[in-house]
Order: sequence, then C-alpha cells, then structure tokens
Amino acid sequence: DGPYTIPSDLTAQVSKPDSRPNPIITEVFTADPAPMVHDGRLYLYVGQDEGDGRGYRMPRWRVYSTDDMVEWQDHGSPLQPGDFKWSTGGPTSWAGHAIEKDGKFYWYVTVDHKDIHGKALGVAVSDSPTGPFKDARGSALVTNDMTKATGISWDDIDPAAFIDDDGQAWLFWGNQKCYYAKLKPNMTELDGDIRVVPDPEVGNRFTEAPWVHQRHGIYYLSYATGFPEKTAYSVSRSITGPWIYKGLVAEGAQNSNTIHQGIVTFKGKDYFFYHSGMMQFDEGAGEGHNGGGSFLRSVCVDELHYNPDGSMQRVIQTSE
Ligand code: FUB
Repeated sequence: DGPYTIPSDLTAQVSKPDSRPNPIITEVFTADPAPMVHDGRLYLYVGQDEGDGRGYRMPRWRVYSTDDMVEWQDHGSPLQPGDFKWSTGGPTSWAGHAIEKDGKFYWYVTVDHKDIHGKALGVAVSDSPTGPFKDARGSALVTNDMTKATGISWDDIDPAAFIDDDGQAWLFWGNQKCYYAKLKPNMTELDGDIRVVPDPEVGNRFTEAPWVHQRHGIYYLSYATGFPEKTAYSVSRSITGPWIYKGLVAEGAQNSNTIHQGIVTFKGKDYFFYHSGMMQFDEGAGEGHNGGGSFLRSVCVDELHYNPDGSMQRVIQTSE
C-alpha cells in the first residue's frame, strides 16, 4: 500500500468495461468529437486530421455510430468543405455539431470563407443522421464581419447547437469570446442579435469549443480554457444565463494542445468525449512527422460522473 495506490472507489471509475479502449477510432486521426443520440443509437461527428506538425489540415468530416460503446460503425465522410460553394473548399473541416429537429439533421460546421476574410459557420442538412448532407443555405450562417468582439479572424468557430425545453433552438460558438444567438425555427437562420457570454461567467478564460447540455433543470456550458487547453464549465438556470463559473471538468489531453469536449447521456450513462494526441501511427502521418500530436489527434471517451448537487467530477482520462 504505497502512496500511489488507487482507492477502490476510483478504480471503479477508471475501468471502462463497457467501452473500447482509448482512442476509440484508430484507423485515421480524428478530432473535435460531437456526439448525438438518436433512436437509441449514438452518432459521433468528427473532423479528420491529416496535419503535418505545422498546422491543421482537415480535409473532411466523418460520422461514426454505435449502440453499445464498443462496436463503432464507420459511415465515411458525408460532408466536406467543398460542399459549401461559398467556402475556399480547402482542408479546413474544423469543429462541428449535429442536431435533430422535426426529422431533419442539421450539421453546423466551421470552414474558411472564400470572399470574407476569416472563419465562417455553415449548416448542412440531411434526412438521415449519416447523410448525405447538403449545404442548407447556399451561404454562410455566420461570417467574420458579423462578430467584432475579438478582432481576430478565427473567432467564428466551434458551433454547438441546443434546443431548449420550449422548442427554441440556440447556437453557441466562438474563440476568445463565447457568442450565442437564437436560431429561427428553420434552423438555418439566426434570429436576432448575436450576444456574448460575459467573461466572468466563463471564468475569464474562455478559449473555444462551447458545448451546452441540460440535466435536471441545470444548464451546463462547458468549454476549452487556457492554452494548452483544459475543459472548464459554468452552470445556469437558464440558457441565457447568468452563468456561474464552476471550474474544471477535465485536465489537458495527453500530447495535444487542444481537447475539444462533447458531453452526452447514452443508455443511462454520461460520457465525456474529447481528443488527445496519444495515438502514435506513422502511416499517413505526413512527411517528417512521427505520429500523433496537436495536429494529428484521436477521439477518446471516458465516463462522466455528477455529484448529488449537480456539479461534475473531474474526468479521469484513460488510455487503455
Ligand atoms: O480542429 C480545429 C480546432 O482545434 C477546433 O475548431 C478547436 O476546437 C480545436 O480543437
């Protein structure tokens, strides 16, 4: 019984008997996981990393699904940046998030706009969670000239959609500032002003990757904080705030500057999806690159546990 013995109650949380070891996708590098549960199945929307160690190179988004957290079905790449004709079409499949409304699936994503400098948000639609998806608007939903809070050209990234109990849909996104706006019932247009979550409500350290979920009447806004990133969260009794900063839910991911979380409840358990740079896989990693890292990331999942007061316990990131 040395100082590093793991208490038995923690051992129970570390083991993942009902889930595949991390990383859960090993055929290609994947990042920015966005889980969605539909009809008893969990769908996972990711970007594919092909970076060369100097920057992000993300040529396509991919979809996976599972009904048991062990066997994952690969649905290929039903959406690519080139499907948005107003984008550069380059390898810029940054983070996205899909959500179902009235039998249609809306996938909000980040791309580079070809005429308006900077990152922009697009939305694709499909009748199926696995596609095929097509551009739902023919134009960007959010462009860099609509948000001026940061002065940077990459603050319109990382969309996260949420439908409240009253049926109102919201979109959160951002880098350095956490933006949010109502969506019209058609899910393809903003409704009203773009607002900003005040800095103190997100711990004064909002980096990117907002994610909204609700549990037992508490709204949770989680996000990447600092850089290298950890995951922090704030809570509220309303989707419009005020949010109360609650601290970290996850430490930084192994061998990656970013972590980008997605939180979901599936078959009675709560899961924390994220990415790390843990997978070492030389094939296809790019010239001069030795394997996983900040631009060659891999999607992971671990269980999330809540305390009786609704606060979230720190996620234990597992690697086997
Ligand atoms: O994958 C590209 C960017 O890295 C995402 O948009 C951020 O959240 C970070 O994960």
